[in-house]
Amino acid sequence: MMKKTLKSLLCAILCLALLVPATRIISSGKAPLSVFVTADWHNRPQSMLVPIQENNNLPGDPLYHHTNSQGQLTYECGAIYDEMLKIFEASDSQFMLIAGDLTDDGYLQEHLTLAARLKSFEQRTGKQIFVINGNHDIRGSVSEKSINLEQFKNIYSDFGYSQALDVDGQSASYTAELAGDYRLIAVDSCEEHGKDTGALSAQRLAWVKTQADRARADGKRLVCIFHHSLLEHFKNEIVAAGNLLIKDYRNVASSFADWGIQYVFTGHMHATDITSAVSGNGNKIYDIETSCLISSPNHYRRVTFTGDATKIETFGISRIDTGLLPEGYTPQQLSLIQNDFPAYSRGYFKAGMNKFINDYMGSPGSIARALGIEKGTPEYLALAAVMNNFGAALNLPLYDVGHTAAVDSVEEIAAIAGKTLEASGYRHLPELVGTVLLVHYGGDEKMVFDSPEIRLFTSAFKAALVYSLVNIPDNLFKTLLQSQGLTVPPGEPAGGSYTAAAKLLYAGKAVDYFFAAVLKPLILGFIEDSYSPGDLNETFEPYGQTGEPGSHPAPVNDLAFIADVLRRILTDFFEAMRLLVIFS
Ligand SMILES: [Ca+2]
Ligand SMILES: [Ca+2]
Repeated sequence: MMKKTLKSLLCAILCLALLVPATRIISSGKAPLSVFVTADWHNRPQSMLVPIQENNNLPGDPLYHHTNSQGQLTYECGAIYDEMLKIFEASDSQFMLIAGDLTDDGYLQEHLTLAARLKSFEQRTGKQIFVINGNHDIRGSVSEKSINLEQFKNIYSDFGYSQALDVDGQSASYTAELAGDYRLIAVDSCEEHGKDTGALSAQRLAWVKTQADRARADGKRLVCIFHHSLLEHFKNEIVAAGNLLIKDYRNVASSFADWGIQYVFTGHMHATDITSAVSGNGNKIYDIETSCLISSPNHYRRVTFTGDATKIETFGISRIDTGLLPEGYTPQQLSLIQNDFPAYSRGYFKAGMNKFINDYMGSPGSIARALGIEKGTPEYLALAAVMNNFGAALNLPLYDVGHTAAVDSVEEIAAIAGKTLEASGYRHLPELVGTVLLVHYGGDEKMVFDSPEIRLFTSAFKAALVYSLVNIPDNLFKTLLQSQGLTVPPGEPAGGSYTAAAKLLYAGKAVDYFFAAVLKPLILGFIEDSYSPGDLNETFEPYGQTGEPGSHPAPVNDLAFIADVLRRILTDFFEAMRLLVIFS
């Protein structure tokens, strides 16, 4: 009995001694908090994949035949998770946040295998992982293999829901304590489960505000995870890829900032970027976007909040254990993965872009919607013909490799349009597109417009566009102009003003104009880090202290900005269409 009491007493003293440093830190108002942040795990278990050697998504590619249109390393994902968790385990961080798209399709099997992996990690290490859903995770309404909201909350009970202070009944959102002064607010950014778009209903916004009020009353600072973009990550994103952003993003971001949510960690785009904005009331908010964990640049962040600063550090997965990979890799593939995993990941991503552009050919849906053209109409057929020609041209090799008489390279198409393609090591346009995308995805991008990649992209793109306009049938061309309310010259389309030579001339002019007015600003916004601050390793002000005295960035609730960009782009587009008619 005595022995047992002594033992208990010793244990208690030991426990107290261990607790002292932690207690001291927590009780000081400036307790540091270190968290790992990752996004877009897109889990798919190997049992759902065909054996790698049988996967021929990109025929003829010895290294990357098993790629997919997102460039996600699906066959390697388990080994990547293992490496990520090993790094997290070895760190002094207690928490990891995952900003949505835990799985690739929301399938029950994908969720169960990921949750089991995370659970065994937590049990072994005593560390805590918190998750939120992305657009890929809760899709029970569109696929019977996928799960619904209640299942999501049950499956991830150990990763937020069982620890939650409050769970929103209408969405997957919740709040949970981190440590010291910091509290997590995980916000479900999906407009509707089963759809890809992001939006917060009035009810969900009210829930966020209630949580923010409660945090303020409790003296807590909210750290937010959120899947969709809350702010633009490149100039004109709202026009070029507006569906990546939460609807009414300026007002939502402004409200979050005014409610005291200063740091929001997002994913969704698979790129690494940081953007900040200031609300009309002068409150600053950061949208810290992190790349997809399983596609290049395979980034993860370590974030340290102290009372004096918020420090962001960014790293890439640099190696994986090939012993964890499934059977069926060639020695060449294994050797590259072993010797230079980031290079393998980059190559796989570019191959994925090749597949994506091939798949995208002949699907004019989104452009038709933007122009108000209904599916199945003659106008739609005309647009489809342009896009089909365009896709076919983009898919040709850049240079005339076989030296045949046939026009079977972008180089030869360019020659017909009176343009030359400068020499390069690139074989085809998707490879070039992949390179440019990775510049943006990697963050702190500094590519200049007058670089070999952009010069080559510009001439190849222009040539392909001229080619696709010249080669659609005259009657379809006329229908397309009429559908946009443009004046069509009198007379029969065959011959006369619609000769191939005439078309070549005005298509060339129109494409030059279109490129300069519309595409150049979009490309520039994408290859330069268009919004400060920098994207990778930055130190920001702590909670509650906004901006440098004297600096006054534009308020985030300026809706006129969006209207202006839209107006400018539409005007330019129709001006280009008018030029087509004038030159006829
Ligand atoms: Ca930036
Ligand atoms: Ca950037």
